[in-house]
Amino acid sequence: MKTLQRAVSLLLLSSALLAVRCNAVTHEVSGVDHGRIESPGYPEPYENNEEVIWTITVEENYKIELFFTVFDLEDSYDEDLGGSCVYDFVQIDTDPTDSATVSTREYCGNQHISFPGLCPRPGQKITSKGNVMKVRFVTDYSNEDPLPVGFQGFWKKVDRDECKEMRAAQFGEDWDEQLYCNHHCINTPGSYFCSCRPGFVLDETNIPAKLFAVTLY
Ligand SMILES: [Ca+2]
Ligand SMILES: [Ca+2]
Repeated sequence: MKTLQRAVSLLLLSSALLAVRCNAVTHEVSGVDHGRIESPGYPEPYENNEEVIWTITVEENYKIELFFTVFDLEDSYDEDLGGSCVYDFVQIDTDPTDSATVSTREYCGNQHISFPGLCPRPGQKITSKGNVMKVRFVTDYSNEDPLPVGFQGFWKKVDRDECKEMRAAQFGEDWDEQLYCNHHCINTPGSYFCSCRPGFVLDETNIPAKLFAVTLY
């Protein structure tokens, strides 16, 4: 069991993790509409002491949608070490440009172990808040047989539905009527526009562009 190894390996683990931090492999992905991310060596089992980071950036006003076709990591639940995803994990930051808000979540394990809820559900889509998503894969110092094979995921650029966001903000603290469509909001790929009910026109004196208020004729 991993528990037995842990007692003699904590010091090694600490030093190994430090080493991993220093040797992280980073991928900056931009200028494309879709892509694939995989654990190193996939479909062969992944190695110990790895850290790989993908930072995916798409055009402004779009989001990133990611889903996994394969997700098979070591069973990483250990109550003594703090609970879930403490050995090997995929950490996804859906809003890395906002450091003030917690937007990361760790995924680990697989569908066949005792804590399947820690890994992505089949078909589950993970969507960024803005146009950047960060995916970080970290492994610890060991694995047990049968060796987990890792993960394969696909991502694509998807339109940001500003109208839906406005409707949500309308009921929250973020609502500012000067910044949103007063009447009708029409979502378009990569943008959106406001339109008026009969008898009203767009008031272009309000900036920023496209966020016009609406006034009577
Ligand atoms: Ca491991
Ligand atoms: Ca849009």
